Amino acid sequence: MALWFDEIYGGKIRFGLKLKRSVFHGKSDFQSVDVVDTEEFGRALALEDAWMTSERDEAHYHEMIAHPALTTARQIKRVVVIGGGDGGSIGEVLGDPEVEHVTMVELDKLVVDVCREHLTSFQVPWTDPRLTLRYEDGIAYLRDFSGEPYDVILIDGSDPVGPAEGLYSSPFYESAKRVLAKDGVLVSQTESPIAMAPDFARIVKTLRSSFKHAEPFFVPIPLYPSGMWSFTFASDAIDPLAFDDTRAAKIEAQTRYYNREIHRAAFAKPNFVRSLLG
Ligand code: SPD
Repeated sequence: MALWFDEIYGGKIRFGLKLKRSVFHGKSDFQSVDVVDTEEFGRALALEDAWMTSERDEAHYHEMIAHPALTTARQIKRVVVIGGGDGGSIGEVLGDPEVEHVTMVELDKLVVDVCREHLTSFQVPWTDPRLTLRYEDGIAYLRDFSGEPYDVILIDGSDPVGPAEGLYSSPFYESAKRVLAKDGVLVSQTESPIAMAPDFARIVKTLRSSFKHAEPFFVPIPLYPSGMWSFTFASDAIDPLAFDDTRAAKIEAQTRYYNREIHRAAFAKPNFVRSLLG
């Protein structure tokens, strides 16, 4: 009998992949963790039965959470990634030699351990001396942070339910704003404007109440419900379209998805999104 793994979203949408085999199944204090080999999307990670990333389309997600911020922030020496336990986001960030220090704050150590062992094709430089890994709650980390401001904050959380819910709230964004350099940039994953339209609109509006600019941008991620995904760029000083051409040109020479044309186009809003955001 064929083996399938389905994400069922809201009881109304299902996205399933035919499997070759299950590679890992376990449970942490926070969630179930699965790594599977699929027929069409290569090796993939699911948390609590929701797809997180796959070899086939991880570049769409990780390049686009990282490079719009890394090409626009005034300086990019200090970066913090909240969540992102599979390592794809830090992989993109550490690929940039201008970055001097990256902190990744992931709640669930099991996710990191499993991805280090089984998602090796992501080629994450886990032992890069510029990287500090912390296994703790990202909300408390930013709330209590009192060090040098971060130039870039990336919020690579899972969907806004359970322990990740607070990553999409006003108190969290206020903490992030406090630790972000004045001319720094925050980018968060902000759900699908189709499959999770109310969540998407609420999160963008919440970011807009904390930051001067908070602009969503869109990326096709076939693994996620509806396939149309959003990130939101937030900053008090930086225009999301004003990327540094030299930095962006360097990056686009080595990416699978990101380039300067995509950077500009991703910020275009379909009319239904304009309506959702009022
Ligand atoms: N519904 C999926 C939301 C996924 C957000 N994070 C994915 C982790 C990839 N690094």
